Amino acid sequence: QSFHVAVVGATGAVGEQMLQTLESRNFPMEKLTLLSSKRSAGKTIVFKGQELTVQEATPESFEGVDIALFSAGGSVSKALAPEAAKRGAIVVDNTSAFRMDEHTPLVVPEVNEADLQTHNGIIANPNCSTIQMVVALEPIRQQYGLKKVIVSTYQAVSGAGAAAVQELHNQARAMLNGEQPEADILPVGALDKHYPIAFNAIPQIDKFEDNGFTFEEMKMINETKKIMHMPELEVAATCVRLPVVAGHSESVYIEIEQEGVTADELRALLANAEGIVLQDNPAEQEYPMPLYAAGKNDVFVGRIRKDLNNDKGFHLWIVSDNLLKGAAWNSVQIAERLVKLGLV
Ligand code: 11C
Repeated sequence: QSFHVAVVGATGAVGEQMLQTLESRNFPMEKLTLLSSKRSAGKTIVFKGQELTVQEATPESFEGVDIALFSAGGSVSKALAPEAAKRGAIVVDNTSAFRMDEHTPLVVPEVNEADLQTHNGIIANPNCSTIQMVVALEPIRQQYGLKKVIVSTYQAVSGAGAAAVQELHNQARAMLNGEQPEADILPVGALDKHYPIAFNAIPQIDKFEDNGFTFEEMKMINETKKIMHMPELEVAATCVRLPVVAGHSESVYIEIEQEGVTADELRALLANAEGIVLQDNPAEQEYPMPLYAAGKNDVFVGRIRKDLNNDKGFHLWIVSDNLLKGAAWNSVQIAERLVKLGLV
């Protein structure tokens, strides 16, 4: 069995990783169509030694497509994902366009693969910072129950796109040369006010909502509840951008339901959980770091400690490549599961 796959947003930071992941996983493809906005159409990309030309995405582009991986921004997904689905394609959408739609499953295969069965042509891929966290939380929920989550993130600039990575490089160079860095993108390209990210930490990812939380923080809160089927879960998030190129890190405090659980029991549980690599050996200074997680599909967990005051409280440090498990790999993994489950 072999499929016609389309990648929408093929020239972007996530699109590039999607193509690499399709190649490295040897995804069964009879045809690959590369699509983008009008601006990037005409560019060429080499896939498995073959030069392919990127075409402008239109509704007709999806005729005959079996699986369409979207990562070209929410407005493109809103306009074209339903068109693709209408033409018989299954869409895996990496934008926030349909994530909270009640008829669209929001899927992290290690957590809620079964939700794929209910799809109506579109499956949403969650936000990167949410994905890596729920991969670590789900085995804990299953074994010990979960009541509360408080997360602070340390997010890489690649989450804001390739141009933000370039800006970090430019700013770092300028500052080391004693020059004033230019800042045009972060924290939010669409807003007027910008700050340098080089040698800095910016406690704002995306715009602010009226409740004082940012959109990124609310994504973590709402998506976690939806993926884990826990509307009652207490979740709070503070999302911070750091001058790291790839790999989001998260300091996560959780409260479980069961009493008397030890940090060693939590370690043993996570060491055997799907998609997780445990790196937790303080005696050898072993813990996850984004520099080493970058380029890998796994979620790395370490620094597991029992809280000093609350018997049901634990602290964890979770790191993963935001463009891979946080985006491209999770999307391709969903496509693989759809094939495995006979849903394509
Ligand atoms: C960031 N998490 O790091 C964002 C990027 O909803 O898919 C991903 C945005 C999204 O800036």
